[in-house]
Amino acid sequence: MLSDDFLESYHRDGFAVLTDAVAAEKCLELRARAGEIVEEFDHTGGGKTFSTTEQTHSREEYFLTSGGAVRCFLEEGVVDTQGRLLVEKANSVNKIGHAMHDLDPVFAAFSYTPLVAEVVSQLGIVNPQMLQSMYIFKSPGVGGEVVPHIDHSFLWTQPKSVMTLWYAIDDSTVENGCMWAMPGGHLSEPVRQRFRAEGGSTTMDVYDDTPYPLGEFVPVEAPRGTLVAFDGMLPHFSRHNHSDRPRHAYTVHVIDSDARYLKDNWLHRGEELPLRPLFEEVERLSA
Ligand SMILES: O=C(O)CCC(=O)C(=O)O
Repeated sequence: MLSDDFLESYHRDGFAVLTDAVAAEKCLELRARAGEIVEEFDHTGGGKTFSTTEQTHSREEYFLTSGGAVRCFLEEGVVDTQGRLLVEKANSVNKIGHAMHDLDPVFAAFSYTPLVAEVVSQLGIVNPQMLQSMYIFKSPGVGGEVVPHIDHSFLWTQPKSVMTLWYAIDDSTVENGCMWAMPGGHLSEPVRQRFRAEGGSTTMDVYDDTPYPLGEFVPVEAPRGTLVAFDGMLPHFSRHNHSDRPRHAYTVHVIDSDARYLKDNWLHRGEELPLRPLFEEVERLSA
């Protein structure tokens, strides 16, 4: 059972933290699997870089068709003009996305758990579906920033329903680029942007260009195995990892299938991989 504190924090602050949600061995298993995926990854061919400050990557089909795939996205500046890696391959990847939870058995076992079913049901999602997963590396020295945003801007439903479940796979601290969040910002802040698909590319609609009040954000430090659940309207960001310690994290985004998922959202899957009802999937994988 989740504590009253957890539920109250979620509603009041827009996020809630559960330490020791996942055993360290499970985190290390996921970490090892992510490492194998990177080893198998062919970094050549261009168009495989991810950035939250530059949106050129999103013009690439590689990104736009990743909603139903398992793909690696490189950090900025880690490949030279000849396609050679400038850093160790294991540190070259920004993230893996976006359907490991349905395509990779190790990720599926980590993602669809009785704990997740309890969290989403207690936090009020009636018919949850896990829409996307991201394994974020934020490697020492190269791990890039994630600029302030809300997840609803990227995974838009009517009404808003997205909820994020973020797991610390390594200890996450201010020093190695932990997440920062704005307590209460899910209630007080306007929706500033919407990222969506348009004509085979993507675009960012801007409704309000007021900068976020960064002084009101707090660090969300989290030891390995911590789960942070947050509302899709919660402003959050993370900084570049300038430390010598990695900061791996795994995050999944859950929506309510009773809400309308807009056709021009950037993330879509083919008919061969329909979204799965979360409660049934948890039961199936726990059987
Ligand atoms: O892990 C991070 O640094 C950012 C994650 C994030 O923005 C998300 O999970 O929505």
